[in-house]
Amino acid sequence: MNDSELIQQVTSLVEKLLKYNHEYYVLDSPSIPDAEYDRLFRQLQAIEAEHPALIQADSPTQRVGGIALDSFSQVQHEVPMLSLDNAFDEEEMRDFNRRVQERLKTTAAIEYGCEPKLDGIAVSLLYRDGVLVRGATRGDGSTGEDITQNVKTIGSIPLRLQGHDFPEVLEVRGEIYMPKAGFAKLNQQAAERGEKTFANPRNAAAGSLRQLDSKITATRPLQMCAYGVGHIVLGQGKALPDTHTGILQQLQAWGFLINAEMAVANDIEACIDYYQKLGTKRDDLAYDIDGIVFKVNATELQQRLGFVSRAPRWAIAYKFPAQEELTVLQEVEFQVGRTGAVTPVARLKPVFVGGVTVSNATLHNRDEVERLGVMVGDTVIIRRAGDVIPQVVAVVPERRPEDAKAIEFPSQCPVCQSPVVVEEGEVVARCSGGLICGAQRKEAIKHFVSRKALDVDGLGDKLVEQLVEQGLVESIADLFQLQHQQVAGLERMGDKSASNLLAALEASKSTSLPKFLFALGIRQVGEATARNLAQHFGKLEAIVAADEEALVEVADVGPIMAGFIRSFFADQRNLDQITRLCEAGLNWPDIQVKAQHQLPLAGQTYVLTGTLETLSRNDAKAALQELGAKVAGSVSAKTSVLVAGPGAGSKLKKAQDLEIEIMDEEGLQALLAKY
Ligand code: 5U1
Repeated sequence: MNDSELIQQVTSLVEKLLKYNHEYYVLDSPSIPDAEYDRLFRQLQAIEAEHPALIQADSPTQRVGGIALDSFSQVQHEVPMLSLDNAFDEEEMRDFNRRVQERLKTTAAIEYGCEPKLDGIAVSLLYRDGVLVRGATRGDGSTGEDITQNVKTIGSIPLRLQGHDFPEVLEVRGEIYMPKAGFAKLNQQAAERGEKTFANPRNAAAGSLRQLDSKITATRPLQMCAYGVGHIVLGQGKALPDTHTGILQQLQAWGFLINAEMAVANDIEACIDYYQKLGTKRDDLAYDIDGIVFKVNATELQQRLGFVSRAPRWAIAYKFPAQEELTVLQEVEFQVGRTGAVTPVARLKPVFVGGVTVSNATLHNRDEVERLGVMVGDTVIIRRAGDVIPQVVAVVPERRPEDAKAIEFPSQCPVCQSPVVVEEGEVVARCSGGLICGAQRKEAIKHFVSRKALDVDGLGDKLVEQLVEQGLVESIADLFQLQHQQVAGLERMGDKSASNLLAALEASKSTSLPKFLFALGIRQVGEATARNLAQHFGKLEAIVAADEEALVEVADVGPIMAGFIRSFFADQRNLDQITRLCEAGLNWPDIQVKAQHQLPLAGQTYVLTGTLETLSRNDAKAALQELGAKVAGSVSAKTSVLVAGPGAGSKLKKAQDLEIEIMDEEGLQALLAKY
């Protein structure tokens, strides 16, 4: 090949790879298989290795990270990177709108662009003639750090702009963030290697961008979402759209990822509405957000409004309640669970976080306590996102008091004084007392009667505790021997409540095999596994008799769980309980065993998104699985049906793009009713 042919080949490969990269990272819809991408990539790498002079600055091979730096050099922002004023309630939002109208001397409704405020790191990307030449952090707004090598490793950042009509110089601003799923995986890998984990996705994104060795950044699951432009030299005859949302769409056309939730609100009330709607979706989004940014949409009005000190007068961030707060760990207590797990629980100085007051948080186990390096008396960061249980995510070492105390793990069960043991290969410490231990008994009974198990109406945790403490119930089978007089005599009970409870116990006797299996509380056997076991074996007797080899045939059951199931049914005390329960009248129909491929939805993959009103996500998932469907978390070409409730977002859009069947909740109910 002569030189000009070689150059042509490199140019063509670079162009193809940039296009495929954009399809993969930004549009989320690759047009070629990964293997084909890899093949072209290696072809380009091979040519570049032999002819380094042909390496283009925007070659996709440059994304893998370059030579490690000694330090980051400084960058002067041509146009300062501003911050945003905040609003915390509706009144502050309306005040903001009033100020905008007053400055513009108008009473007409103002149109706003709305977009989530991503919890990441603000960056500036500079393109000259469409090629990325510099990436920088915000720094103090005037001076940032040059992180060009690092930003080049991020797949959703175009190394070269798409199309031709872009400005001569274009500075794009946006947020680099780590999606929740990538963060969870990164932390899990770090924990498995015994390395320090990150407290939250934002810290992980910041830590990843601060790497002097861009090869490390290249391994981190980072994304970039564009939210505006800074310095710009348009060039002859070129113009930008005249609205903020129009500019974002133009940036999208040039190859940037913009937020899929972006919308236009006709007035301030529509902004408040948008904030509330997105608030309900906040926990379902694939990334952390800490508020919504509203920007006066017309750029001409933005110019008339101008800036105050460090923030524009035409934009505001309406913040959501914080999901992280500081508080003090006052004490650690040890709770004994159903399976005897002895869990350290942090008693905290009450703190308002994620919309509720939190005074307890689990510390999980000894490894977690060591990983956090936490002591009694420490100031800690508590995180609570949506329904998620509050977590201690980090310690603030500077605030450690002199009298901070190490957390001592008990060698004896705090409830029954049996020895606490740690089984080989496990991190969890367990009370060895089994059913001798009152705590384990209580928890086993609570689990047995809980909603997803036997669902005994009116038998809550407090009542179970009373029944065990009064010695009326020692095991699950004892529940069905309770007498009216015994129950009526308990605190806050009476004749009526006692009758109701006995009637609920009677009603719970007619159950299903999956629910009964789940209710037994076999280690690691959750609802889905219980269902799979029932489906596979059809009868309880068959499960009791199954050896480990037969058990691992069941979907979801691995050798460890098979061992737990075996040892549960090998224990005569458990078999006695089952016999007593059956003698008391517990009953369920056997299940017609069907081979997986005979189930009506076999081979189909469903995805659930949005809010379902008549049944929970878990129940919908379980019902679909029972019919043989696989239920996946994300939409892909392999998805058969997307079940979309109100508030569905990017998954719905993707399913529409891929022309996947979309079903609403009514359709799902009709489908379930059919079988
Ligand atoms: N989504 C979004 N985040 N964010 C942050 N837009 C946005 N705009 C910003 C900032 C600091 O600033 C401009 C309004 C100047």
